[in-house]
Amino acid sequence: MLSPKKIRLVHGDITRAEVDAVVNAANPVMLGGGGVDGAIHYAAGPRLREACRRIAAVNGVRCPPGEARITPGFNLRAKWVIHAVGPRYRLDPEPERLLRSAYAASLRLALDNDCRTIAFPAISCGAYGYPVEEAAAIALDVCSEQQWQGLAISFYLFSEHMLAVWQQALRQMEQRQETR
Ligand code: AR6
Repeated sequence: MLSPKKIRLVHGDITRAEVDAVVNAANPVMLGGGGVDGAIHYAAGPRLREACRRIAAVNGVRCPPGEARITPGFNLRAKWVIHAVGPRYRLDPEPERLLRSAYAASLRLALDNDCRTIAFPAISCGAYGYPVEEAAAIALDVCSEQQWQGLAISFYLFSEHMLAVWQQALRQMEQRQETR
């Protein structure tokens, strides 16, 4: 287990993150959308959509739920955007497995592309409706695995409420580790 203290929680807009890779909460078509996806596409500029369009698609799907794809960051400070697709809660089967897998696939891509720093939004916690307390615990659990110790991981939480939920989940994880 990685020390949870290495995970940073930030209240703010992920498009302003100064990291090697910013993770986008994308949809399977990967050509933009609302929420954090819309904000990242707006901030990165139109070349991001063109780069996404060039990613191989099967029946219009560029990235199935639980997977991730990487493009340059263009006008962002971040060198890369990692587009991760989380589950639609109550619509996709096995939402926990898919959420874990979306985080793990993003971290794997970051390491494979020599990133040292990565910023995540709360994947699936907006339009996709994942219960936020559960999502926070899952996100922090995946990110604290030993295999990602080469990465400095931040979460950008957009509201005071989301920040408080993540802080609470981090405290609970620290307490569990102390009592082991
Ligand atoms: N920085 C950080 N977090 C943000 C930002 C921002 N600039 N903007 C919103 N959030 P969502 P999802 C938060 O809906 O649930 C899109 O249309 C937001 O408050 O962006 O995975 C895609 O195209 C929430 O806590 O992502 C997909 O169709 C969190 O980011 C679908 O929505 C995630 O909310 C994906 O849904």
